[in-house]
Amino acid sequence: MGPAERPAVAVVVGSANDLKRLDEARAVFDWFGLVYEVHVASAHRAPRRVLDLAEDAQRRGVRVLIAGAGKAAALPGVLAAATTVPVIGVPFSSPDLGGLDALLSAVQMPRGVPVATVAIDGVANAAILAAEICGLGDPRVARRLVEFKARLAEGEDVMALVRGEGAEP
Ligand code: RP5
Repeated sequence: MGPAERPAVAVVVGSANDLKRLDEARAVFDWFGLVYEVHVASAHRAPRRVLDLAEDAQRRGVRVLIAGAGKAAALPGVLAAATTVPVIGVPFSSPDLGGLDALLSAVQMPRGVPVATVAIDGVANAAILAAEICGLGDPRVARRLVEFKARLAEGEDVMALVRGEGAEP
């Protein structure tokens, strides 16, 4: 794998049952041309694997981590504890408390260990924020972001746009 194909974004979810929640994020990554990878690792069931993933991502030059988890969502915080790569947290909804449990777990980080938490099930915004972080060092992504903003201002729907259903400018 050459540098061009090296993943800029690593997505980690807490359960294989969470993988189906990533469709919108995948569409966003594809539209921005972001190379990404997806891992399943639970902070509670496999904490050592989560720590290894965090350290490995840093070593391989991953620019941003996205961590999605439901219930008592420790995953974003544990990843953030083990790396200086920025972590975006996505609290996933679940039937019991509707995702408020995961939202509070992800967002209420202690001072010194930030997690940039998006809305409950906000995988599209997590991916767009990841593009914005990557765009700081990648002119090709930065140009795509300018186009993206312009098309939103013209009234295009975000998901229709990234799925190629929107009108071409
Ligand atoms: C979290 O607990 C996962 O992120 C998932 O959203 C939730 C339930 O996990 P499963 O019991 O479906 O594996 O760790």
